[in-house]
Amino acid sequence: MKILITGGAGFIGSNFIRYWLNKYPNDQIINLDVLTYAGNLENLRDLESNKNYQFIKGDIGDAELVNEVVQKGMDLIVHFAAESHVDRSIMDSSDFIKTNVLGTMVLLDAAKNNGKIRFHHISTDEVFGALTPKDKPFNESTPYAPRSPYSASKAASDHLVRAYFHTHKLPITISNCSNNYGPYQFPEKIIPLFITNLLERKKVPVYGRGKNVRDWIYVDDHNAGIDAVIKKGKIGETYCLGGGQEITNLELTGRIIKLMGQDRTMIEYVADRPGHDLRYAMDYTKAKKELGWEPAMSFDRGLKQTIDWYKAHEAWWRKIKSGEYLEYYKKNYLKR
Ligand code: NAD
Ligand code: TDX
Repeated sequence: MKILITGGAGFIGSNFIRYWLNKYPNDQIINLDVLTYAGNLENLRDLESNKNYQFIKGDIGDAELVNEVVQKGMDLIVHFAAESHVDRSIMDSSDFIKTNVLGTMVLLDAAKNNGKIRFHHISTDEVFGALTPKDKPFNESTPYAPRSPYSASKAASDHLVRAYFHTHKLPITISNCSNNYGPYQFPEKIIPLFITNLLERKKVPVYGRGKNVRDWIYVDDHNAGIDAVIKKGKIGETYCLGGGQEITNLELTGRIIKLMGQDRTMIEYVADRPGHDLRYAMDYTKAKKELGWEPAMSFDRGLKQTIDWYKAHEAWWRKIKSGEYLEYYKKNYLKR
């Protein structure tokens, strides 16, 4: 099978390519990625000599290039490419609309116009809005209610993907997943940011009072879920994937601090994120029943493994933190 992966140089995409080529070594993968601040070819160094892996630098919004790539005989498109960080979308939404909405449209058109290529779209739990502590977790019937520019752009892309199924009979599936963590996650997201700050003996900035809740899934559990949807999912359907590991940001911070042998004086309470969604949680009963998928990694083991990975890959994250990332970091929450 020939597969086009978009955004494969980012966190989940790079883990997915490694997962897929390990499991299906005879498949051929083309990774189309424009290499934004979040794209990093070092995430895929070990695959560079693999004859079934090819990287193409390019923007998913470039219709001519996308058509050229798709015409290389793709059987499947797995669409990860996106602007993915909520805080950045609050500072400036334009790239979120360009890539997440318009870029998705370009890809859908290329899939439609080149023999209706099977299309799997990667989305997020954030499209469903925010839960109160008493609400039941999100599921596939939860109405869309995005509240940040990021989640609004992802919601728009989900609607477009579904519209191409209904209107053009494009064979699509969508997976909406909860918060991922694991190796190669860019250190602007809470888990890698806090781990690397603590390794640098810097404080960790908890937004507000740290009461917000996220549902954490280890990245390879997400990859296995995507695999299950691609292989066994019903065309036109959406599948919710989650880790079943709900925890407040403050509890999460306490666990990371403890695992790293430091103490709570390392916590710095900073201004809250505007419009900060209180709680996300996913009910993945449909994926479990219909696909036989469920997350396998316990949070304790996954977190420890992730901390060990960042300890062992200091050069990887130090290079990022000393580059463009730092400018963003200074402009963003250091100012708040
Ligand atoms: P990431 O920011 O680490 O990676 C995004 C990748 O997309 C980067 O390599 C970047 O260079 C590339 N990209 C961005 N704009 C592009 C463009 N115009 N053309 C080509 N490539 C482009 O993101 P991630 O955390 O790996 O997320 C991947 C996908 O999974 C996104 O669609 C995101 O919405 C979704 N998702 C993420 C999470 C999470 O917790 N990280 C959870 C659920 C869903
Ligand atoms: O420095 C921080 N301090 C802090 O308290 C950061 C970066 C975050 N937080 C809080 C905000 C959130 O409640 O931690 C929580 C997690 O924040 P992020 O890591 O920025 O993730 P989140 O906003 O929940 O979104 C993530 O999960 C869903 C991904 O970035 C999205 O791409 C995905 O769709």
